[in-house]
Amino acid sequence: MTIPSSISAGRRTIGSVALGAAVVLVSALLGPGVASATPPPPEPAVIPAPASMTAVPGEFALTPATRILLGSDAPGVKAAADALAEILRPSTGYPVPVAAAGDQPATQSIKLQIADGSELGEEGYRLDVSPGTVLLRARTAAGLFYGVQTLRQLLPAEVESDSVQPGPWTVPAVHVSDEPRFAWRGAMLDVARHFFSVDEVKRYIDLLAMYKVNVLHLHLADDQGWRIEIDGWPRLTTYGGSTEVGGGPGGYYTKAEYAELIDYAQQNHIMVVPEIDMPGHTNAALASYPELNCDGVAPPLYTGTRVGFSSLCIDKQITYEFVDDVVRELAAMTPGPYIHLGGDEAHSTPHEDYVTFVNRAQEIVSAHGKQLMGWEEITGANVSSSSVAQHWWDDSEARTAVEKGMKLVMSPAEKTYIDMKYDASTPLGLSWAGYTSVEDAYDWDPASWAAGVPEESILGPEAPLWSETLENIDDVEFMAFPRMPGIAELGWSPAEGRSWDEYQQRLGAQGPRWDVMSVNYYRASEVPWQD
Ligand code: TNX
Repeated sequence: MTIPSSISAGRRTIGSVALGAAVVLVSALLGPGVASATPPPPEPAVIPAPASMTAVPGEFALTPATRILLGSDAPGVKAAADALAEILRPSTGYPVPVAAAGDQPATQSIKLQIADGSELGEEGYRLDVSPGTVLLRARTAAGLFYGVQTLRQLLPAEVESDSVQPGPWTVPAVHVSDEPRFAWRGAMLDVARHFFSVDEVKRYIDLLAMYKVNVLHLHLADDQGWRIEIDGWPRLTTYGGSTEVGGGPGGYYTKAEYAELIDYAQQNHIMVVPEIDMPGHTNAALASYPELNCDGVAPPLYTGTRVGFSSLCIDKQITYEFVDDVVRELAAMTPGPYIHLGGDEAHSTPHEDYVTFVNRAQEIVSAHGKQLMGWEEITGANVSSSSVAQHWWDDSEARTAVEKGMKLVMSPAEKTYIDMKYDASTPLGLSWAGYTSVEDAYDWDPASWAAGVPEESILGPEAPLWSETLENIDDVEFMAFPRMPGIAELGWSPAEGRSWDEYQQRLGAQGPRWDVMSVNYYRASEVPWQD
């Protein structure tokens, strides 16, 4: 696919007026049947690729008079309109009022509507951009929000600026009909190995939301740190959260801060899935409370990067009181249905003990009204079909999940572990699963990745970002961009017709947008970046 020259803001109006005039002229001379032979305009570059997008001649131009009209007072319409206005106002400098549609004329307006119609899908939307108006329809607030993200990418990159830019602010005329392939389009952030502040996580949420990601899995506890306040066990955070890999000061979220994060994610239609990794990866908890250790002796805090050396004490009653308290408090903070209890790499827990522990953990999670989620190793226990397995390495464990009737989230390390280096020269990241180029991360399909794991068992893909080597949000951005949008596309867009050759063009078109947003992305030489 070629990138339309009309994307370059300066030439846009002239280009398309000329094209519009040519269509009128040709139709007048030859009649409508012949005029339709005029090649259609190229499709604009949107990630994730919409299920269907047809470019048509013409464009919509934002002006100081542009308004956003609310088709109804249905819940979510105003929120989506406000989200759009907040994108448009700073860069255009236009007032962009949001008002009830009532009997107002539709010209010069962007109208948002909740519409019936199962063809729109639960999260789908229709976006019709024509010279006088933009009409966005969806069945749900989420659908409208996703339509806003598409409209945003149809505008010039400078729309992302937080200061007034010259424009012009044109949107190519298109008809988009879109809905996601998978219900789960996830990203995971490890805030345990290094701690990331509320503002840093919000920034990641902002960037994820642009690509229609709808799950943020937070890895909240590991050997190196415990990051979420639990009232009954205060030392988990005051002591267990006091450091991180490398010995830095660490940190943790108070309940109020965590609630703020959940709320922010919800505004961006992102569900937070909290993970407390157990029974391994628990040194921070074991260091905080000696009674959780079989020998009653607390180990020192740990700031290295080894895995697999710690375990909760499976035979002690207090272990299950601890798990119950943690899960109860976590469940109370979690609007979504899932509590992720890790379960990976429990190399210091004998297998029989591991099974005993996961069985009991599952009972505790369901007693608090939630579903257990865990890394695929949990399939070795008596897990129920309502628990969710996260595939990362072992295809046979993924198949066991299918045999048990469980659903899976697909995070194969070789493809989705975006903490892997791009290549040997990448200054950050690990390489145990190999190097993962931008193409590698894109060039696979969740439904055909593991033999015996069919599409109907798959909730969707998720890209974990482990943070052993990542100290701040700049590091996170460097590893996630440009690979994360590719995983988001695998989660959202239809598989038919997918090709790296085509995708790399659309990816290259994101560069100017990330420049405006000061995203610290890796300018991989395999991508044809636009300036
Ligand atoms: C494996 S995969 C881990 C993490 C590490 C990561 C580093 C999995 C479930 N566990 O503990 O942080 O590799 O890439």
